[in-house]
This record gives sequence, structure tokens and C-alpha cells, in this order.
Amino acid sequence: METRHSHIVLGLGATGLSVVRYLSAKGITPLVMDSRAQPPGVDELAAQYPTVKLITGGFDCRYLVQAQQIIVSPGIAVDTPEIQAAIDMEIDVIGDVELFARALSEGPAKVIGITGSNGKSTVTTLVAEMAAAQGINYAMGGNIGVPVLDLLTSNADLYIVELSSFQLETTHSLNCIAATCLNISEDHMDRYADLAAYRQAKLSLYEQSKLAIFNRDDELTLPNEPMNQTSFGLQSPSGDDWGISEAALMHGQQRIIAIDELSLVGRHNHANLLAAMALAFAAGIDKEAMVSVAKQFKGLSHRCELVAVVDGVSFVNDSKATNVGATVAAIEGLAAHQGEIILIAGGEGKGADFSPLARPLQRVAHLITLGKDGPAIAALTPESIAVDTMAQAVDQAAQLAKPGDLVLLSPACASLDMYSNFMARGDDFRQSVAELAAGTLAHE
Ligand code: UMA
Ligand code: ADP
Repeated sequence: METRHSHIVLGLGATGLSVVRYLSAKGITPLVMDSRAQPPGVDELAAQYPTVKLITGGFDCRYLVQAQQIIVSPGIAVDTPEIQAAIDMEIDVIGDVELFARALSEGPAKVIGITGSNGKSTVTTLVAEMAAAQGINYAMGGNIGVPVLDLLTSNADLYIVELSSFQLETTHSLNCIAATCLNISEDHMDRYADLAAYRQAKLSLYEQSKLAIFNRDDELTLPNEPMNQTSFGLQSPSGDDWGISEAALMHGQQRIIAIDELSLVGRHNHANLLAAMALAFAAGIDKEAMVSVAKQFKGLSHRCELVAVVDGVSFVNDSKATNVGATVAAIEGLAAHQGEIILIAGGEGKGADFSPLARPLQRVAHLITLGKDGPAIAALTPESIAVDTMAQAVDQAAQLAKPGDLVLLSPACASLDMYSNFMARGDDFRQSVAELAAGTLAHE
């Protein structure tokens, strides 16, 4: 073993590389470790930082216990024994978001924080669009894609940051102007002892904010202790809260925009818009900017996205539904649809309890399952069809559907058992639908 390394980066994914970039720019040469034999950033690290040493295939405790600071990537559980040993020795074990927070700690609050089980990326993007409409010099990142440390070079006046429970476990001093926890439903149960532990990771964001914005319709999002707070919800608001009254989005008694003027559909998206407006308001964004975005924003890809209508059948890609709550919201959100719903679901369930799907599944005419945990979802209904590939799923769905029906890919599971990510899964669905439309989809 060679010399001691003051800074150790655990994980060589997008986050790990961003931490190496950040530390290197400060003149610090970290040691990087990844538990995988072949982590994704190996070539990039070797090309750009040839002096940075990399250890793969595990975390070497002998280095960890001598470090001054360990920066852990979100995909690594903090209760990994080697990391716990370092925490027990009172070594500074943090995540990339905490480094970001410390970099901003000298100045005024500039961060808007968004967490929750579902709707984070939609709300994060909505707030960013509102900031753009207002002409603010903003930067958007975090769990939505660009690691937060990479945002710092933009010297933005407003940072709009999506935060996962994993990132929040290692973040303690974000100084947010406002933060929201949109909703809490089971997710990542392979990483948490129970729902309470997962919720606690999410709610720790409020303690790092001047204002907490919670969801009145989901009591699990309420701050544990009373604080400076406001709320959004689908019913009439009281006081300065955000809500819906007489078919319009409202801020207290002030009407913001009529629901029939919105481009986003689905009740869960009304909640998302209200949350985004509450956050934008806290950041000083005008109602005009909010309204212009609310009129135009049609939603992100892979979230209840209509990809094609083939022979009168609508095909909707909701591949981002990687947990049960998102699929429940999709089925309920589309319940007003006139024809029948044919659902394609299944994948890597992350230890989830699928039983909350049983009731919404009663609104589904046919269930087609695929992936590792497809059988667990199939067990919720008397009849279903199991397939091996997305092409087979689309083919089966097309055979069952009549004009006016809707085929919904909303898996309630992560994609990692079959794909590199949810986008690849959604693209496979889109491709199969395109082949169906062209008459080239094979009957397997
Ligand atoms: N891994 C190992 N060993 C290691 C390091 C990582 O096996 O030593 C595995 C992890 O278990 C995980 C994968 O590698 O399966 C990626 O982990 P990572 O921490 O290297 O991930 P990054 O590439 O840095 O991406 C992370 C977020 N990923 C996770 O939290 C798993 C990205 O969110 C985020 O966009 C990025 O940082 C920038 O902030 C993705 C995600 O899936 C979209 N998030 C989860 C979700 O939304 O449900 C939380
Ligand atoms: P996240 O970033 O939290 O995963 P997204 O905005 O990417 O959230 O949406 C993920 C999934 O959750 C999609 O399937 C989407 O249709 C669904 N969804 C979006 N907003 C909500 C909400 N407020 N409640 C429940 N489900 C939602």
C-alpha cells in the first residue's frame, strides 16, 4: 500500500467523475474506488486524470480509514460495512450534493430542492422553464441527470436541484430558498429497512430549507416539526396555500390559470404544477412566467407520453413508472379514457409490495407482464399474459386491442433486469409500436 489519500471518491459513475473533476480543479488528487470490476467511467478517468489512482472490485478499508473525507456516490448504500467503519471513526463521509452545498455556503440561498417518490423530474423541469421564462440565470441538475457539482461552473443565480433519497442520506447543509417533498410511496425497498426510513431520508430536505412546501393530500409529506411552511393540494386552498377551485389552479383566493388551458393532463400533473408554482413563487418568479409555462409544457418523454395511434389504438409510454405509486397514478389518471386499458408491466421490483396495484388493475382489461418481477404482478389478477420481450408485449397488446382502446407501458418496476435504463425500455416500446404501425412487427 502506498501513501495516504486525503480524499476518496467511492463510485465511478456520473457522480464519481463529477467529484473527481471538482476536486482536481481545487488541486486535490483523490483516490477512486468502485465495487464493480469494470465501472463505466474507467476510460474517461484514465484519459483525463491519468494521475488519479483507481481501485476496482471493492472498497479497500486500509485506505478508507486513513482518509480525511470520503465522497460516496448515491448508488452505494451508506451502511456498506467498509463505509460504516469510516463513519465510526468520525471521518467526514458525505455525498456530492453536500460538497455542492458547502461550495455555496458563503453566499445567499440560491437553491430550490425537489424530492418525493414521483413527479420530481417533471416539477424540476417546470420550475426551470419558469425560471427561463422570467429571464433568470439558472442551472438545473441533480438526480434528473447533470451531477450538481458540474452546475457550479455556470455561476447561476438559481440552482434547481432534483434530489433522490440516496443523495439526501449524505447531504446535511443545503441552504434552500424552498424545498418540496411531492409525495411518498414505496420505492427502493431493497435499500431501506422500511417506509419510515425511506421517508425520513426524503424529509431531511426540509431541515435544510427556509420554506417547506408539502402536499396536503399526502400526510407523509408533512414536516415532522412545524416550520415555515406552505402547501399544495387538489382541493380548495386556504390562506396562502396552493390548490384547485372552480376548475382553476389557485394561490389562496387568486386564480392563476384555468385547468382547460393547461397542456399537461392528469390530476397528478395538476399537483405537480401547483408544487412547481409554489417553488417558483418562493424564488421570486412572477405569475405571468408560471402561466406561460403551464400553457405550453406538454410533459417529459417516457412519462405518460402518447407515442402513436395505430389503427385507432393509442400507445402510451410511461416507462419512467419505476415504482408502484407511479403506475397507480397513470392508471387512475387515464381512467377517464373511453376505451379499455391494456397494461404492460413488470421488471425489477426493487423489493416492492405490489398489492396497492390490485385495485387499479380492476380498471385494466388485459394485463401483459414481462421481466423478473412480472409474475408477482400477474399474481394480483386472475388472468394475464406473460411475455419475454417488449416486441412480444406490443404484439399481444395489438391483438387484444380494439379501436378506441389504450395500450399503456407503465411497468411499476425498474428496467435494469432487461435494459440499461428506463429510457432504453421506453425506446424499445416506441420502436416496437413503430414496427407495428409499419406492419413489420414479427409475431413471435
Ligand atoms: N454501483 C456499484 N458499485 C459502486 C458504485 C456504483 O455497484 O462502487 C452501482 C449502483 O448500485 C448503481 C449504479 O452503479 O446501480 C450507478 O450508481 P452511481 O452512484 O454510480 O450512479 P451515477 O451514475 O453517479 O448516477 C447518479 C444517480 N444514480 C443513482 O442514484 C443510482 C442518477 O440518478 C443521477 O442522475 C446522477 O447520479 C447525477 O446526480 C438516476 C437514478 O436511477 C437517474 N436515480 C434513482 C431514481 O431516480 O430512482 C435514485
Ligand atoms: P421522478 O423524477 O420522481 O421519477 P417523473 O416526473 O420522472 O418523476 O415521473 C415518474 C413517473 O411518475 C411517471 O410514470 C409519471 O407519470 C409519474 N408521476 C409524475 N408525477 C406524479 C405524481 N405527482 N404522483 C404520482 N405519479 C406521478
